[in-house]
Amino acid sequence: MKNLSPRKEHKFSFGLWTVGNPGRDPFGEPTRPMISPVKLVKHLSEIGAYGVNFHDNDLVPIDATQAEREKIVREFKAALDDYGMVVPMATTNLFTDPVFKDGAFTSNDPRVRLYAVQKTMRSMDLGAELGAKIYVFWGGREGAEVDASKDAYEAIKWFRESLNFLCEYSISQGYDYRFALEAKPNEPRGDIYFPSSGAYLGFIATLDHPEMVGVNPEVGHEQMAGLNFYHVVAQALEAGKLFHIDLNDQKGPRFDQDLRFGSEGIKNLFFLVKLLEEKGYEGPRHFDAHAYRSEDEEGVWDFAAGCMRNYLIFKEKARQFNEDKEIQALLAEIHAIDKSFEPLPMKFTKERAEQVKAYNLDRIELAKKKLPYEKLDQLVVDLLLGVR
Ligand SMILES: [Mn+2]
Repeated sequence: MKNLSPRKEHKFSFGLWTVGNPGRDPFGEPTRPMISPVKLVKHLSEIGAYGVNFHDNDLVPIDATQAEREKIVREFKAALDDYGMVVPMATTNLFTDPVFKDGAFTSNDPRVRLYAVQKTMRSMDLGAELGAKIYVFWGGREGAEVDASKDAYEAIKWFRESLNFLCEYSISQGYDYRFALEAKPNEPRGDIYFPSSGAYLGFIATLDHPEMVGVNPEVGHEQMAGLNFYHVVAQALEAGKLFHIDLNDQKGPRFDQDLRFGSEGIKNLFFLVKLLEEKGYEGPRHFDAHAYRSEDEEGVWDFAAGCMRNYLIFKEKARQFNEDKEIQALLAEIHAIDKSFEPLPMKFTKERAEQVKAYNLDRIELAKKKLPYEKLDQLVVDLLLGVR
């Protein structure tokens, strides 16, 4: 197979928290040392990534002094320049610190909500300073275990107030951010508000600046809710709302696994990549995943290379799918419409309504159409398994 070497124009990006993940999980301590952001930038560039993303505190510790912040940012900027890397996206950590134990924008405590907005403004400043144009919101603590404790109806309003305020802040500062909202059904909260990208698409329409706000769907997060990720992304893309994407993998509806992209859900992710490549998605191909806890640093780079390699394999397979004579002939047969059919454009007029109502459609004849999907799907399986 050709074209499997990642290059800058593929727009692959990783978060500092992904390749920098030291292998900690809720039951175990880190299994490998932390790698400095500067070293991560260098390695990412060497393996063909174009971008690196961060939460504010991935780069600048929450208790850093102004002088420490300046030194860190200076060194990080120099590394970006030295290795030809960009920061396409930035985000805020509104989940690690104990202050967010009952939510950030949806905390019951108005002082915590204010702190969350303040922390986000400062983090937006940091992202803008490093060139980010996409700003992700993942509300990891925006939810509840005890519904008696928090009014979900009010919590939605608080979340909206904060986002409206931050949109205005971005405009007033001339940051030109596009906000991307990232859904997850649960974990770390028992239940998280806005559990799917579809929920966010509905919410966005209620904001003061809906044009500034889209979604950042993550493979594993939607699969935790049992959803078809290809369908989720198709809807977001068709709505002009796919502002960013978090690529990873997941073994079905269970805890968030953040596995190497393409390591599990091969057929679904093939159709995802085909969609992204063919329907005009121009944003970063961002991997929000991490290496198995059993890996050392070398394994982290195997993991990162594997994410990009699998994306490029799917891209190449999409090309083969489009050029496969048998698949295309079968699709032509499936999509063929009887020549006697005169299509009616679905633009409503009173007259058109009468025509639709009166159209002679024989449901028994329609139901007889042959749909050889078994054969089609097996051809896809053969293609993906490399026996075609
Ligand atoms: Mn995840």
